[in-house]
Amino acid sequence: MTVYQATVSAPVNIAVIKYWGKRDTKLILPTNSSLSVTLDQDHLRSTTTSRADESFERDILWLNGKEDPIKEGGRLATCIGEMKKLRKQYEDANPNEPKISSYRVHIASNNNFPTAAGLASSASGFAALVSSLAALYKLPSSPSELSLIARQGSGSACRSLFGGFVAWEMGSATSGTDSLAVEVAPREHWPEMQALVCVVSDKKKGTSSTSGMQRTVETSTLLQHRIREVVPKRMEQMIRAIKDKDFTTFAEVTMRDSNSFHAVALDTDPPIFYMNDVSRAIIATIVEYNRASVAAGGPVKAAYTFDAGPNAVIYALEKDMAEIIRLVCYFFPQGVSFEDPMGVFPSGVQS
Ligand code: 2P0
Repeated sequence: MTVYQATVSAPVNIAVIKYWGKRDTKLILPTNSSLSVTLDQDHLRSTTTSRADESFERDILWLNGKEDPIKEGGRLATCIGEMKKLRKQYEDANPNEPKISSYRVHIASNNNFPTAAGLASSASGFAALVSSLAALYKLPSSPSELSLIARQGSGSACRSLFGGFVAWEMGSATSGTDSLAVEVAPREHWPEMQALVCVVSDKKKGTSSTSGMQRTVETSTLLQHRIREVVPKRMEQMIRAIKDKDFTTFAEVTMRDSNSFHAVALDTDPPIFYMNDVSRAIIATIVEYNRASVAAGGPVKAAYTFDAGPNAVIYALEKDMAEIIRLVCYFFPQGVSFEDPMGVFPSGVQS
């Protein structure tokens, strides 16, 4: 008996130009382009096994060992359905391939970090889901093609199909066919770039990204300024900074875009607060660290960024990371694991 099964893992990505807002909630088409760095490390990954079998009676997904219902018309059903469609096309083009597109699938996905704590679990989760089905189905699709499907699971997931530095181009088609992820630079381009993940809290966040960003689209006037005036310029600046390996510009744009995203969250009615006092103390620490370096004639050395939760990610070059870890551990003297609040561990962009 042939077993049709594949296991694939996908990493988390942390945006330096943030996605926040949809122009189409069903197809998950964003109101602005975004750009992220994929954290290529064992700490922050989703690993997914997919299996297709004639005997299965329904599609089932287990997330961290617990069944997650696949609602009709929902995101999971859409992604699984789109992948089955691609397999069907592949079978039609290759008549000798086994006809498994009509089989039900069983999918088991595990995160090795807290789910829904503002650490992009849906990004790695849907990227791993789509990648494992692509492997199961032996599809010849490119990462950008798969990103079109991962995007419909969770917007930020489309960026986790690539390693390194990745842009999600918002596109303009109403069908969504040009809203996809593209590689800006592979991780080997800038191997000195590292990310430090500071876990301020591993509790599930209060306002989900999906509902939060929709409220922002409906109520924030500041968002209109951000998507029209601010982000398009920043995308260009950031792509140039990455290509030129210009850390000062990379850091400045990263920090300003994190601030801009949290400003539009605050401009939402009712307001959304993702950062807490510890997050703000981390910002103050990094600002002072950079100020002191520049005042002494040195470079900008660190960039903070915060997603839809209080946890900080600090980007820095390898030469400065040991000093930054010492600084963070000095001012925030806590444990070094997810079991402790405020655990701190380094996460290399390169494995
Ligand atoms: C990002 N975030 O660019 C931004 C920054 C959070 C803050 O993408 O509704 O989980 O599933 O498309 O992708 C989080 O939003 O939202 C997110 P959906 P998603 O990484």
